[in-house]
Amino acid sequence: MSKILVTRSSMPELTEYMNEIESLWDSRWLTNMGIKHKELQKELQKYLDVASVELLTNGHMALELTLQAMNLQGEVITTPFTFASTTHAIVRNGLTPVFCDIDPVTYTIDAEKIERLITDRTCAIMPVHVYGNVCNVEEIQRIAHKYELKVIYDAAHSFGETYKGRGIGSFGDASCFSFHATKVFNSIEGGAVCFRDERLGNVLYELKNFGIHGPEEVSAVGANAKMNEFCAAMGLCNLRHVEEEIAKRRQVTERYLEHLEGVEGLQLNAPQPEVKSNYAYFPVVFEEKVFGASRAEVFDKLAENGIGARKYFYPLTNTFSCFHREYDVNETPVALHISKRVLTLPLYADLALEDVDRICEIILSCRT
Ligand code: T4K
Repeated sequence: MSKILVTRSSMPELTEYMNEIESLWDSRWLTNMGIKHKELQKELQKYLDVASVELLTNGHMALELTLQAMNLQGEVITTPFTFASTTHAIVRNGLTPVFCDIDPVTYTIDAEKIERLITDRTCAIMPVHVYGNVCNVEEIQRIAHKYELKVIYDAAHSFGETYKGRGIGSFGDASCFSFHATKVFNSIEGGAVCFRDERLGNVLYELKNFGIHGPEEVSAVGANAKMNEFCAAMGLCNLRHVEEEIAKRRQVTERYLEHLEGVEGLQLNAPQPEVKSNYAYFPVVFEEKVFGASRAEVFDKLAENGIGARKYFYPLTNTFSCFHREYDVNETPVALHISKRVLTLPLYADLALEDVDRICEIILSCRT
């Protein structure tokens, strides 16, 4: 039986992609903000329902360059329950991450606990819409307004979502998306920043191109984070099918729920009111004593059967060895609890419903 991994890249028909890239053979314009780049930027601005979009090489550079563009100094309040990228973007900018605990239901930053972490060095909040679960954007905005803090959302998991009818990328000062191969929408590698402030957009545009301001002027120490034409072309193709892909993901999610909802000892992702979900991930938290099997036992059993569930997000970023025990993980006890128990199950548009049945059967058979 072939292996089932946690996800599988969405791709258009080969002919669709070939048609999309054909013109590049004539123009020989392969990167540096070409036609496909401009087209994707325009299409995404419409689809995401945001004021402005800047395209980048990946989601990480979106986070890193947004922080740089804001010229911040001091501390950034964030969550440790995320991919390495979020924390690394902060640290690589010379900023200090201050870890806030997470909400036990949505796994996003616990907005009620942010205010007590604010000091006179706090400059920004970087929350994560983890698994596509939307943060408490209203409370975060209230706090940001009160203390004059910037809000940069890590929206890597929330492509295509809306909250109260508004594109998710329209919240905060900026929202950073990832278009990595493993995401709901991919451009092979890719990312974007959504924002309202045109000045921020201008700085980002220069920072992604070495900080070049004009033919004879380099005004900032930028990077090379330009999306190339082949990635933009893949984005254009995948965008045409993304709604269909999300609908299929929904079917897969519903099939999981048929089997796992109500099973004692399993905590499933709770649907959020007023959120149009993208069904990005299917996290399950295993409470060993109630369920009758630990996360490790389920993980191993699935692996024995060729099924690659993943421990997103374990370990917490505030325990990474690169930070030399600088942070106290006991300050984020809920995040620690969840990270030790969570497994994200395979979820992608093409996952056969019979495979979901089999995965659930294996999980439930682990109970003693
Ligand atoms: N913020 C958050 C919250 C994020 O989750 C991420 C990325 C970022 C920021 C940064 O965005 P990017 O700079 O990456 O655009 C994967 C992804 O590489 C990463 O993008 C993602 N988060 C993270 C959650 O997952 P790994 O190390 O787990 O990837 P890997 O290679 O083990 O792939 C996972 C599965 O995906 C494989 O088992 C099979 C499938 N796959 C993978 C690749 C590379 C495919 O089907 N096709 C592929 O091309 O990090």
